[in-house]
Amino acid sequence: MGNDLRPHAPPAGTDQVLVVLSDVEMGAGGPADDFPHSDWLADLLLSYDEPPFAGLPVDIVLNGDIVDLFKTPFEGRYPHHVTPRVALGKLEQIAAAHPRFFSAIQELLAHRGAERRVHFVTGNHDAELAFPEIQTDLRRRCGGSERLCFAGFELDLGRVHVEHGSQRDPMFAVDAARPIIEYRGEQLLNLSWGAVTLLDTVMELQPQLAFLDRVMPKTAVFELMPEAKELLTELFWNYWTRDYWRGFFGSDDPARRLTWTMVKEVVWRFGTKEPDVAMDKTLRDRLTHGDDIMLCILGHQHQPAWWSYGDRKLLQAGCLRNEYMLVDEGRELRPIPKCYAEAYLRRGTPLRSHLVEIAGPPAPAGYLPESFFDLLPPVLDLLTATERSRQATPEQREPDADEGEELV
Ligand SMILES: [Mn+2]
Repeated sequence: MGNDLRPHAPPAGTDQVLVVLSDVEMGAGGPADDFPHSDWLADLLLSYDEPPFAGLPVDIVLNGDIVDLFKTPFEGRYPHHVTPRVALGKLEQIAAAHPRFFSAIQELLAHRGAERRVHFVTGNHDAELAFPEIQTDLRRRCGGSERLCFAGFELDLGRVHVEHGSQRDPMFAVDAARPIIEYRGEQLLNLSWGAVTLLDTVMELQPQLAFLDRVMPKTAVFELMPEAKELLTELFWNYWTRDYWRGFFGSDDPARRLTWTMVKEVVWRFGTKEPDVAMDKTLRDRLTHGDDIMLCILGHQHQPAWWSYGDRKLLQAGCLRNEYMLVDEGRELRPIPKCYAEAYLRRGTPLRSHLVEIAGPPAPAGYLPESFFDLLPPVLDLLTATERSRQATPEQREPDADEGEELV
């Protein structure tokens, strides 16, 4: 009917609605939290209990990096040995800062008009979802429903394939068959080398550098604030030439498997964040040559994208966390719209799917710096401290000839 002339409403015959959102990166509150908006997110989720969705089955897919356990400290530190106790301690802080997110899921799952399910897909900021203890704790916080599902790294619903995308990113991919390992009698998260490097280097500067991490494009950030680039270079270089080799790890430590090439790759990614690596070829080939999957939905890159082949499609959702575009020579920080995906299905086959762009709510008072250049003083302080510590400690290891090259 008239319904079909509205491209964003479910067409006649729809018997399942998928809502796929990712990269919320809810933190422990305060200025380091990338998403101080759980009331807004709760309203967004609960809007799917309203018309035109009220009478339709809805699957909400939380497609990775929803709770930012990765960037949340535990007892003031960022250990690269993440045990269930550490993971639970991190989740506790996030839950305390975002009560409405958990109560909204509980409320959504209690909807009477039609079935509701909520799926957690694992990303690289919430790899802790692999721990049964974390799943139990999350389920309890969301009201204990069995219709809260933990999909692991990917989820297939009918002919729709959903995954976060970090498993196709060499820096953040983990061994899906062994997400948890045992070390000295403890269960440890089997972290990616990208995660270990970041935890060991820049993560403890999160309170000072969190806002800088939200600013795009990185090339403009480093052009207008070369001190930030210098600081990152110093931090990674010190880590590699000094900390990494100074008994920072035990010789049998599973976190110790870095090479200089890996560390350099992490820094390079910091500087460019190429959106080109976005569209994974394996998935495009699968969509091109097979007909089993008609729609793939990814996240992770924080850059919305749409690729199609006939009636088959790959949607890359953007992020929900706060990000800002640096424009006018640094004089303006313009909020980047948030972006997620919707798909309307009939008997498992997509009838229609699209990306939804939506402006976030205003930032809380004091969250946005008055100017981009307000971010400079803490960077200068950290740079001075880092250079001083480097001079105070003789380097333990001579770099190879090609290792002195510029990092970022
Ligand atoms: Mn990610």
